[in-house]
Amino acid sequence: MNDQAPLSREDRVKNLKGIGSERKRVEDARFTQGKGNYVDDINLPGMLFGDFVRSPYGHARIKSIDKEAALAVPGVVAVLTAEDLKPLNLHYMPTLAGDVQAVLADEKVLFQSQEVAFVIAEDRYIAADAVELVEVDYEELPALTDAFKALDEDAPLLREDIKDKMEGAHGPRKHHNHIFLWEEGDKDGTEKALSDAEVVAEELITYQRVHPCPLETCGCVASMDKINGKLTLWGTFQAPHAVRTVASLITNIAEHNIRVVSPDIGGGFGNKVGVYPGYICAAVASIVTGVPVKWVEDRMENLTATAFARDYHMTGKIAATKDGKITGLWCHVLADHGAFDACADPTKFPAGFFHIVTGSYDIPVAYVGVDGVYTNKAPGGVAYRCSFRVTEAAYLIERMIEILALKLDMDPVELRMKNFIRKEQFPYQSALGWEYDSGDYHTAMEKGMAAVEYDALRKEQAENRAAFDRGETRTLMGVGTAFFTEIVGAGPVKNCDILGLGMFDSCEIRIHPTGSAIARLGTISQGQGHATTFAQILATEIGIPAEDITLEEGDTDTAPYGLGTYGSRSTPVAGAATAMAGRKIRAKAQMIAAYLLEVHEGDLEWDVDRFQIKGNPEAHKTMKELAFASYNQAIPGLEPGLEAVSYYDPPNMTYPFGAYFCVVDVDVDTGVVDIRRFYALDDCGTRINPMIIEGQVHGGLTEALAIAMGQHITYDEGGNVHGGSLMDFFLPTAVETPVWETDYTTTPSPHHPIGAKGVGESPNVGGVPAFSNAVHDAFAHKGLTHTQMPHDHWRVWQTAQKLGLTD
Ligand code: MCN
Ligand code: CUM
Repeated sequence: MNDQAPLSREDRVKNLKGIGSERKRVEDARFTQGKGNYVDDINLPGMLFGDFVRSPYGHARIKSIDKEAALAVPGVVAVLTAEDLKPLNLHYMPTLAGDVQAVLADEKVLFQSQEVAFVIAEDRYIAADAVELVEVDYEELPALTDAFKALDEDAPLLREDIKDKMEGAHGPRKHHNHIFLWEEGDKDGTEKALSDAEVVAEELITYQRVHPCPLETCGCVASMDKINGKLTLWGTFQAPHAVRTVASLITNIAEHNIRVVSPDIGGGFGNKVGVYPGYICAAVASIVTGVPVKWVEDRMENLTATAFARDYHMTGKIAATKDGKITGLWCHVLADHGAFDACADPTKFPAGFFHIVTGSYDIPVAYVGVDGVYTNKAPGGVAYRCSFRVTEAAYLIERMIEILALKLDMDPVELRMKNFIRKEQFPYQSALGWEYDSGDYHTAMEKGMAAVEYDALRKEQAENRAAFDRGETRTLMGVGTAFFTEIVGAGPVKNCDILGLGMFDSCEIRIHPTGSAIARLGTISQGQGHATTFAQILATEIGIPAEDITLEEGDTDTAPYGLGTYGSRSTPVAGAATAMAGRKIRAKAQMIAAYLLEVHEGDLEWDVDRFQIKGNPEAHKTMKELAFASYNQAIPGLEPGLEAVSYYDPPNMTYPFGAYFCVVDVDVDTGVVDIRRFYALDDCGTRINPMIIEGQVHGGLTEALAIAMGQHITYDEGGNVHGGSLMDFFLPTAVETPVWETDYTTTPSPHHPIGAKGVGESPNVGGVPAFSNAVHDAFAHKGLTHTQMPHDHWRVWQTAQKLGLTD
């Protein structure tokens, strides 16, 4: 023992920087000083570079490919086409949705920007020059870009490779462009509720095609070591272990001979969950040449060829009594999946968790039907803080609530409060089969209403409307509310798997003799700050300061197997594994403490960073002392060392929720929407790091602003993609971004070891409907029911014009 005065208990707690502490992000010292290590920072001796020849057409037959001129360029090593991949059986790859996707176009191209040939050269400039020289002779075919025409009798046949396959991965296909029909709920019961209803509101609500556009694009470096037979893949992977398993299955290289490493990732947002042709081509190129090969896409390639988000055309029907009690919800979705079904959903859920569409409301009966269709557009669909289509579901229900409120001539907040699942109903069984773990919606909504002074806002709005009608102002005030329930933490292995890999997660901890530690997880941070927050969970669980715990993720040779980071699952699943592994460490430490203090284990109690004898806190052993003892004192019957691993299969998902309010002023003559105020109350259960949560919410709200107010990837009839560059894809800067007000309530998850729920995607789920509802609300008294997003100035101005409000 040293002779310094012992620290107070309060100081010992503070020193840990554990759960609840606003610990500064440890990652940022590197990131803000240019010391990040991203895929494109990896440069290996003799490394070659790959670049794609991509289709200029949305739909065309490839008549011939002439590589001669490209191969003649000094420094070009090879040009791969589908013909070269066929003997390896790698010209198609499996998608996460049970479909196959062409790695390099096989006889046909199905979307503009599709990968046609892969040029490998000594540097990326030579590769780019040679790409221009590959001559591809195309015969253009009619393109299908309108999902509503996909199932027409005379619709062009897109997928010739599966034209005779009328049984898809999710049941029968009813047309050559049909992927699946997926249904949940009670169709007859819901239709009866609709026909019996006093009031029915119905609307077609489209959630447009957008793209998460992370700062860093997708890429990888593949390196085949022919001496030891080991393939190493560094890449922008949100699920490195799954990539390793899939790579082993499709290449037949034994899994122990594949090492997958996700270095620093510059934003993932779901864009980096799937497997892309670039990864396969780089790996094949390295296997063939025996030297490392790098592939990194540029911005336009990222926007036009990798996982987009949404593109859901949703028809909602909501039934209610005259006094506003909801009696049923019916919805049908036409889901545009593009040319291949490459949605990154858990395997059994072709429409993700869309059937959380009953939202925060106690709706007795509901039905969902989703028809997935092929079009001549890029594949993807599940990305961008979406929680597997919860974004779409929340947008639909939160718009339907507003539309029903208009019909009932009722305040939309009052309508929500009237139908909320009540606190005492949790755990709550939803009509579409979910068990909500916990919630207190009324408290959250009331806190939000008080914070924004909701009643005063409505009063001000009434005055604004009167002034507008008197010709005293040209702006209309809109008040938008959204109350969302999220579902995150995939997920119980019994329901959730990816290609048969159950969606558990893991943490392995090693305590060093001097009382510091390393923890490795099966997840991978892309900016979420895992190195900061997971160390905080451990600090609280094992009494070692967060500062003394190194956190590592993303290297499959060292990290325990896990399913990665997406669907806000890291905290609900890997966070739980971390707490459980910590508890195993503590249990062993308790045995050691009992031995050293010569008491029975039951006579000890845990106190912050030590075990002490009950009633005699002076007699204690700190975690630091116990760590050392575990390495040097032979304790009978106990293995030396202090290590633990936990593989955690969560019993349920977690259901975070939130109340968002947005106040806008719309200039009817210009269509400019000024966001006066945005208030976001989030409840993600136990809060590990309030500052990180606030950062997550700020980021997600900014992305929600982008989607609601400007982003849209469109295609013309010829299949040409618009919005494929930052010239015309809206990315908000500080100029457009308002001040975000954040708030919280805390309703812990009853089944999570520390009560935490995920939060990463909540702000996008709740943010988009809040913005959209605010814009609609500005025009509601003029008879507007619904318009399609995004609410850019042009569209808003058109709405004003249609309503006869412009000069
Ligand atoms: N957190 C917390 N207390 C809670 C819940 C979470 O302190 N009760 C902290 C976590 O410890 C973690 C962060 O908040 O540091 C996010 O945790 P979680 O909600 O578990 O989400 P994930 O870590 O699984 O991240 C995935 C999620 C998704 S799916 C998208 S998309 C998205 C998002 O995170 N992509 C992001 N936020 C992002 N933020 C950045 N900077 N970059 C991305 O690519
Ligand atoms: Cu849906 S975007 Mo996130 O799950 O990586």
